[in-house]
Amino acid sequence: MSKRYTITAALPYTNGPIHIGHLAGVYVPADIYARFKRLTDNDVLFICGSDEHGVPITIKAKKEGITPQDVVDKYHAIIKTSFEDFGITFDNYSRTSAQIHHETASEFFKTLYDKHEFVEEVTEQLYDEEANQFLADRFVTGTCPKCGHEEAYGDQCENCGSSLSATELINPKSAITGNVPTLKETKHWFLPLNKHENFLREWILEGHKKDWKPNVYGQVKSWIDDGLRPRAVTRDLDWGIPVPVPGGEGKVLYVWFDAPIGYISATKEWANREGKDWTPYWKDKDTKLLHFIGKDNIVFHCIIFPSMLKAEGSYILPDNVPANEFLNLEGKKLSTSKNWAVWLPEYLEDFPGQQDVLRYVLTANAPESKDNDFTWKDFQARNNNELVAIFGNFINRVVVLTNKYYNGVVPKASEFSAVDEETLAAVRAYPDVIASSIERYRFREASQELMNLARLGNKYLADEEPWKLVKTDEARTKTIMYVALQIASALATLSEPFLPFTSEKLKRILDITGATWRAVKTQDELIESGHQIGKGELLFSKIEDKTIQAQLNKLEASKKANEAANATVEPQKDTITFEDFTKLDIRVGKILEAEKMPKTKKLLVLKVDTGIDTRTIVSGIAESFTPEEVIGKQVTVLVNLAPRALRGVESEGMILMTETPEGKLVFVNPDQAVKNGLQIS
Ligand code: B3M
Ligand code: ZN
Repeated sequence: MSKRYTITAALPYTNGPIHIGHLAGVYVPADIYARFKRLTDNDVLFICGSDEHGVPITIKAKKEGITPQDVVDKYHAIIKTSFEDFGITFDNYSRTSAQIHHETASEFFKTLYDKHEFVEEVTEQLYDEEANQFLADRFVTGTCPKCGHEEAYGDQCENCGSSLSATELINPKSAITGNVPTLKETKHWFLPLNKHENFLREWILEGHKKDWKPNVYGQVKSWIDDGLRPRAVTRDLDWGIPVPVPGGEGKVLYVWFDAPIGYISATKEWANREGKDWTPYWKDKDTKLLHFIGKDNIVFHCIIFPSMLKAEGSYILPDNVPANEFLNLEGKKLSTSKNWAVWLPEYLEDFPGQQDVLRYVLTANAPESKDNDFTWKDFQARNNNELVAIFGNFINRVVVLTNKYYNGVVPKASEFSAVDEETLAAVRAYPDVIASSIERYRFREASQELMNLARLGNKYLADEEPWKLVKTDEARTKTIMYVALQIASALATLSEPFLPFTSEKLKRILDITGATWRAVKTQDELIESGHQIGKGELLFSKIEDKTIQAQLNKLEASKKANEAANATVEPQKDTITFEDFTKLDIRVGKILEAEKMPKTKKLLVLKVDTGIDTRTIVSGIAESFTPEEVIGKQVTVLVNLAPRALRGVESEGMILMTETPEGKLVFVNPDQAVKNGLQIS
């Protein structure tokens, strides 16, 4: 039965490009679902857009010396292109700086205001005296009151996922100046979530116990059980949607108030463009509203936005919120600021045309019920062992053999054997098998079932061996190839939600338009005898070790750069007197000779002209310099250090060194040539 679906995917913040974590957690599953629902003849509206308000964007603008609008314009374009590049089939990708959104969000706020759904309150908020600004959300960091994480933000702790208020942070610090904030009074509008508690309990805790994912249900339950409190939905900021009621001057709507309304504005924008009515997609009780999000957005989509919709009164509520957990990268949390990520634009540069490989790997290994790890080795293995060796191999055999034996014309089947019948029956069962997994938001399972269909094809060919029979049994060979071509055609259709580019290519090779999901189930023949197919093309290609190593090297480089940036400066040592200092005899010297200390990695034996004499100094610099490199260098020498024997060689002094961010030792030397023996004081 055809149904109407409004499918939303979290609006990405427009302060950077998107990476594999976003794709795996939200956009790929949402796209699989939307494509599947379209292929099963539903009325689907798939909506997204850029989330262009909020503090991180203004912080980024400040840092780069540009306006917030410049920031969002730049990343909106980049993100939109990434989605198109990866085949995410939004019906509309809008943005929250659009006028229609400002109007829609503004009106929504006014409606709640007029209905007395807000509580107006003057409270003390954190204030940065130096920046002359109230601090909310990401403008403050501090210690999470729930888990003790020291870098929690004023709106959320990324460690434990708790949603916070800035004033709850322990030891708050301004993200603008680093100062300790003071408190200052200001008026804001609060959404009294406590008022909606009974409704939320009944609707989610009782109504959706069975059909919502346990991770989502669990988080919501613990929130409600913790007790709901009023939440401020306005902020003292200048970037955002102005508060449209008396007393709202100089204030804007909280980004999490306006962002989810963005789904509605994006629907309106789409309807205006298409000449359609937007209201059934948000107001008709028969519409299924689904929000695809990551786990850090659960509270906003399951508690706050539904409370807003309920308070407004004319909207439907989400039917499900299939949130995913997080994807890690090579065992570590993905991080924009630490550049620990695989960015989509970069992936496409390194793997042109291989979007489906990433879509597949991210689906097969999706963080559906727990956090999961993306590794480049797994990426390579899934590509080489599954996409190439199973899916690609099956299609390639079918297409090559059909061309070789029949000049590309689909042969006529004669009698089906029991194996043929079973195989065709099994193929017809796949649409329901895959559908059942998708319906339960089990995309990993669904992708494995798709691969099983390709496995079935491979096994069929391997068992029936048309390449042997072709010499002895022409009729049987034709039947086998006919059956194999049916499987290939089924794959062309059923792979579409997961591997849209491959599906497209395969349809082109087979020269078919592709069936509907239902046709694969019910139609005897997906590709007819006498139909001419095209020539073979490789669907996937093997990924070599060196390609994977290059990606690992990239990550290693970003790890190093981070370590260098974060390297802490040692605390100051105990104070010494001037007399203590004058005891040190530090002079300029010149290295005259150098050789490696036998059987050591680190030590060089140097002959140094100290101005006083020429002496031997053993120095641990062999990992940073070859002996040739140091000969002739002027260096700084502590000459009155008590001599000590290193590996049997007496060392009479010490060369002063420091270290680059990469860990290479460097000399501390006078910045122009001076006389050896001059004292440093
Ligand atoms: N902008 C995405 C995030 O938390 C956030 C989603 C808004 S959905 C209405 O990264
Ligand atoms: Zn925490």
